[in-house]
Amino acid sequence: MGMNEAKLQEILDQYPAKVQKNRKKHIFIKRSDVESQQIEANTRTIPGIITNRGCAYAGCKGVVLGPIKDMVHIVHGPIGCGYYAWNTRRNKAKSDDPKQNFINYCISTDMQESDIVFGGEKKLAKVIDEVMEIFHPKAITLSATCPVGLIGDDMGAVAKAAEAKHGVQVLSFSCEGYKGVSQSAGHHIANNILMEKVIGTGDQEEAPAKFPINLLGEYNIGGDGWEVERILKEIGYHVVSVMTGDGSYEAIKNAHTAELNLVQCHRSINYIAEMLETKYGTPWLKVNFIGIQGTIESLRNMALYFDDKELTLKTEAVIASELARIEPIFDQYKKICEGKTAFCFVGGSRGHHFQNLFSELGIETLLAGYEFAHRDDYEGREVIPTIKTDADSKNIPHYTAEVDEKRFRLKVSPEKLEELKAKIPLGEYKGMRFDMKDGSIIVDDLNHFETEEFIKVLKPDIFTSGIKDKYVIQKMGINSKQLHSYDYSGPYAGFNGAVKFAEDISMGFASPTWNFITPPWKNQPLLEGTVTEEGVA
Ligand code: CFM
Repeated sequence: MGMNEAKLQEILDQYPAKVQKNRKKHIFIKRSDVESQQIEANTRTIPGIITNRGCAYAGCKGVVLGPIKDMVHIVHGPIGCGYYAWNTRRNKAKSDDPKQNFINYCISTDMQESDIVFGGEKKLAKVIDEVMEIFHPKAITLSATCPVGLIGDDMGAVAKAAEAKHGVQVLSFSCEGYKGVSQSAGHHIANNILMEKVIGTGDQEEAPAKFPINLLGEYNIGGDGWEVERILKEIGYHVVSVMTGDGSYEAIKNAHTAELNLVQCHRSINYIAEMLETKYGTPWLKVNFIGIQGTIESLRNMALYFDDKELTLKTEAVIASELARIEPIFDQYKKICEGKTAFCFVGGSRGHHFQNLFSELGIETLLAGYEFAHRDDYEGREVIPTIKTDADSKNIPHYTAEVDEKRFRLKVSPEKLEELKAKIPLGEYKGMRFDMKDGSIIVDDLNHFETEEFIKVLKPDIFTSGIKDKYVIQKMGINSKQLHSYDYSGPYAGFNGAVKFAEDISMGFASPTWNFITPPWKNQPLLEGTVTEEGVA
């Protein structure tokens, strides 16, 4: 049973009128016969609705800053905020110098009632002193949680004093949870300060090797970044920095030396990509290393950009040898997956990226969406000029990158750039809608009520999302897979990742567990009502 406008309306009809009016704007059924299908995104969730979103602090400290391994990240706030951003995201890191890898620590000022009443600045300064004494990091970040903004602690002043005292960079982030409608605001706050104060402060004028690139928006969840780096290095690329999975402060400082920036997660880091182009003249290329074909296409596009005979030959050689190795295994799993259907609802980019892998396994994505993406992630970057800045977005301090007179260098001529833009997605992202089939549903900020309703109508074989709805879905008898933390597995990127993903979801499909669970619709009527003299109630 597919979805159509009438059935969608039936679901929406269960909402009170005002809520219905709001939610209707966040959902559409893909139609390619109409040129544009606008969606409302990056707006407040209606209070009372159970959403899967996080907060600005989660986006800043948890997502962008947290994976940088050689900085100590201090959370200024009550202990819960620190605890819940403590490695649950599974952004892995390893270091040649174990004394400069702080990824396993959770450092918080543990604010108590007295700190809320009398202020927490002194406590924060003391924690910085302790961190310096114990860890000797090269740099520190301070992330604000909600109460810090409410009581007005001046973290910037504490950071400045600590910098003078200890002689290392101490970056202060006003990423209080309420600073935006979701974690997306926190990405922006983190991007701005990294660009303003870290990127480009390194000594290197040029990269030490040929084909230098930055990998942006890759957070090494379950080791994804390591698999992508393995492939890139085998081809002959020099990875200057990864932002920020298994990332390093030292490497990020020299990110200006790259000749090309790759953008994996557009939502969380397109700000830095754009600013690197403005400031240093480095173009960015949208890539997707999820899925075999996505990986191959990304590698070929990179080769086109560098336009070097040897690099192109090596690219093809690596693709051929990887395919020969993995295809026979992948095809075995495909036999288990073929013909199945999926819902794919993740944060701000995976809801789109993983559809590649599903389709390679013969699985059709019936519904997809993002928790907190913006309209451009659904509809393509060309809508950016038409997006209105609302009060919530104005909360984010503005930062405009300017040309670095000393280090700006055009990496390719303007003519060549135009020529390349016609062939590869340079500075371009077409969004999720572009790749989805007609009749499929696109939902922004899907909530728990809608989750259950869409499952009842479409009965997908697998639902990929996160911890907040995983067990609800599983209890409905649907194979459920976390695509944030990968359920303790991974990597899922690159060639090896595609095989690992295929293996994991095949195990899910083949598990006899589902025979022991009876989904509610098998023994309960979907509609309940009584017939009275006046009619149906
Ligand atoms: Fe980018 Fe991410 Fe995502 Fe994201 Fe996230 Fe994540 Fe995500 Mo969870 S940066 S937008 S804020 S790809 S933590 S690694 S999985 S919601 S789809």
